[in-house]
Amino acid sequence: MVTPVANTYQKYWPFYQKYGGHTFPKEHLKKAIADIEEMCNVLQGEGVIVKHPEIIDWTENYKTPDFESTGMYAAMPRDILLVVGNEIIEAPMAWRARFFEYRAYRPLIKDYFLRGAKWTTAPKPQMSDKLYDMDYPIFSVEDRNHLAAEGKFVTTEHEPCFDAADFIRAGKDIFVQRSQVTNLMGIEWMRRHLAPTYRIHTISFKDPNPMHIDATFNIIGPGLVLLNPDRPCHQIDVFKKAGWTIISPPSPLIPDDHPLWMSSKWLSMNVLMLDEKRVMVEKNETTIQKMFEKLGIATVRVDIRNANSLGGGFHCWTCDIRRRGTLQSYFN
Ligand code: DAV
Repeated sequence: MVTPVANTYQKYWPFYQKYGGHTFPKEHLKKAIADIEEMCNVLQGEGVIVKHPEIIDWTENYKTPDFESTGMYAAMPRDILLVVGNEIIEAPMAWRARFFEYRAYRPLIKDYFLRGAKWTTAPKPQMSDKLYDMDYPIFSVEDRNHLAAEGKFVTTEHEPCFDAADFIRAGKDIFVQRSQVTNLMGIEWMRRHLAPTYRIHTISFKDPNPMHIDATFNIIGPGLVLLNPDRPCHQIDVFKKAGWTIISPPSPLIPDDHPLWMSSKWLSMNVLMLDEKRVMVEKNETTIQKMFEKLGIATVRVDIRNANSLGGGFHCWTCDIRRRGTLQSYFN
């Protein structure tokens, strides 16, 4: 199980030893499901059309010529789908437990396809041992920091891989980080695929364990971005030069004893913009709510703390398929 260990917080390794290959704790799952149902109700109340992926039994073992695994979940559409204009791109993913995750979204994607969407699946990695650095240092944060600074992570450059959530869109410009699950070949595949209409910019942060950009650098409006104060951006001057406003969100308020099996507490900034003037934000995160209100952005508050435990905030738990507006350039 090289990938989960290298890519999760040490505090939770005993949890993974117990639950790895099985379902998440059932009582907690029930509460997480109730959270997300409430989130969907609130979204609908705000005028959003909400659709759900298929329910699939992920405990079933599968075997390809290159590896064997069980599945994880299809809880975070943001991780696997990137919508660029009228095109839906299925990310190839990098974890073996997420190889077949696309199956949960196929009924929806086929429906969008029949209604005119462009549908792309990025090349699927084979995920043999060659995609992973088997000697990747899992114990020392210093080693990880050092390697991250050199651009080295647990995934190798054997073949392209990426999760959609390492990309974040701003009109014609799309920003991406090399992470534990997104390699340079994956980024290059996207760059060629989306050129010349869209420009891919690789950016990086001081982060020993990057996986998904949206609790690090979350764009909340035209030229307006939340930047995680614990993870400074190495290219921030470029954004300042382009006239962007960089906002440092307040520290998360989630208590230490609340389980966060797959993320940091910074899910607090993993908000979903419903439009430029409305943000969906955690009910218990009062300080970031105040920050938004000062910016003139109305807060739509929902409590998804139990759903947070599965590794995502509002941005992760959703994928906006359709928005109003025109394609613009915000970064010159
Ligand atoms: O703590 O940066 C972000 C979201 C993972 N889906 C983190 C994790």
